[in-house]
Amino acid sequence: MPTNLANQWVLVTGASSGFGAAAARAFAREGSKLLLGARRVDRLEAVATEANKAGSPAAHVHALDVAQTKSVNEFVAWVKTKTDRLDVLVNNAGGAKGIDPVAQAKDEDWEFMMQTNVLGVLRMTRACLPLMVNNPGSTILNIGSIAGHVAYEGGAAYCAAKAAELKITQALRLELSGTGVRVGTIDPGLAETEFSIVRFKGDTERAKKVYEGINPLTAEDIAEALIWAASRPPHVCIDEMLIKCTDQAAIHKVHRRTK
Ligand code: NDP
Ligand code: 8X3
Repeated sequence: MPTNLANQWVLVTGASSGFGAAAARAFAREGSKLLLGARRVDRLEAVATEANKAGSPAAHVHALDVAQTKSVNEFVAWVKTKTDRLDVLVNNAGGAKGIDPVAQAKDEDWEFMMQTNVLGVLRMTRACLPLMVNNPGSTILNIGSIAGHVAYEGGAAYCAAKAAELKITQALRLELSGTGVRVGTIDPGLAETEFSIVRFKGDTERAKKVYEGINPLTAEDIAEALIWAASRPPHVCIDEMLIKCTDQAAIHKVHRRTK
């Protein structure tokens, strides 16, 4: 029997935009109760309003900076005021900053990528585990990337961060063996969200070019994958899912149409 997500408690990090916001809306349509975190609380509130309209019986929001242990611990303390059980944890917050080769890259960009994609996942997971280990069938879904599987020029730190996310996922699955907690990673390729705007530090024209002439993945495509993975029967664990748009045959082979 598939897991019924109605009334399940689902925590999504980075729910203010892109995959996280789409995941919030998708779990809301399943009737899940939501705990949404990100730094931009005004954006989270707008997502929660949409989630309520879409059918979530409860959509709560709270400021969260996964790059700060204090913020993560405060967030999870707030979560514990809402529920003593977590059914789904989506570690989605993260992204890339810059696309400079190592020789030119900046410390602050590396620090953003390691703090969010790597340490953020570790911090959130550590803080949430007490709400999950006595709840067999609960699910941790991390958002990785094709970049965690294949390296590309200018992507050293981002690829390393997402490769680390993959190894964290695999190690955690071993550590949680016997608890019934499922641990998986959803690893997308090119998807049009605010990802490239963040990577290019607000240069929307440059960001748009990343998706020029292709039919990229959407945030909703990834939200659907999250719903599918979380709703498998409790004895089924989706370990790793690599999802690319059809136009991206491989990281360096992207079919672009010219008009
Ligand atoms: P977006 O930029 O649209 O969303 C990123 C989200 O992460 C935002 O909600 C942002 O919220 C949040 N975030 C960033 N830093 C922090 C932080 N320190 N604390 C809390 N939240 C934070 O991009 P996507 O939706 O595309 O990205 C989501 C995930 O998917 C990322 O991990 C990204 O690496 C990954 N990914 C993206 C792909 C793509 O092509 N789009 C492909 C493969 C993976 P706020 O700024 O409000 O804090
Ligand atoms: C985002 C996809 O190819 O820009 O993780 O690294 S890519």
